[in-house]
Amino acid sequence: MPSTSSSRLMKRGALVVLEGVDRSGKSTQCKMLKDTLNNQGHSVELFRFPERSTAIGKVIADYLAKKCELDDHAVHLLFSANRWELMPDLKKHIENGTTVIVDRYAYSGAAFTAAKPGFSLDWCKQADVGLPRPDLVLFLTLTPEQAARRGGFGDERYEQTDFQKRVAANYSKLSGEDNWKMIDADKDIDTLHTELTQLITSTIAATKSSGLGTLWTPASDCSGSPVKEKTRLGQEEALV
Ligand code: FDM
Ligand code: MG
Repeated sequence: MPSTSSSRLMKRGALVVLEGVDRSGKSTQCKMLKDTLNNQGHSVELFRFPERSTAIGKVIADYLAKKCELDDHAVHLLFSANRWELMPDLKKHIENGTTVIVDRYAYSGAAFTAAKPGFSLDWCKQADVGLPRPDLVLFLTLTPEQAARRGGFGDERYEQTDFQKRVAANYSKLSGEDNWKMIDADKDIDTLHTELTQLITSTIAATKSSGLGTLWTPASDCSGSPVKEKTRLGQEEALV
């Protein structure tokens, strides 16, 4: 059936997240992906977390730069609040048919805080339950040796080998979700870029007529379909 202008209006953008260890090339790839996909005629916006420009983001930036100390629980919740505060804007783009590519998301939130003593991955996931669920998580992998060849750590908090090893172990516990694709990032920038572009264009085509899921709620973990909840009036309502 030929597509009508109203059915074209219904098509949403995809939500794609890039995650990975430090120096895996996430930020470089995000910028290249926006340019390439724009040139192919796709509307694309980039988000990154932490988003350091907001009031919450500025506190996080000071914490990462070691300009202030915060309780580990409190800073975990600030990272999560920083995602929630950007969600109305992010969702609007997706509803309007724009694909959103995100540099780090709730997976970083869980993997980094759970690398601290006394934090379980399960507790760390709770603050982000109900966020939009990415259609695709591209996890860029590098061994510690390959990462070391790309240069040393900077001075920010968390940029230490032992801590990063615990983060990597947490990521591997999260990687079983069916929206994850593990990508070997130990290759030249352009080859990696071509691989990521193809995965994203297939995802855009596959998801444009389906609903956006919700993160870490039981039904959406397996199927990716929107979770339905009974409202107070007993009607089913999609949480999108
Ligand atoms: N980080 C990032 C967290 O600890 N929790 C989060 O929720 C997010 C999104 O912040 F060390 C950590 C990961 C990293 C640091 O990230 C800053 P960038 O990508 O290097 O700016
Ligand atoms: Mg960094």
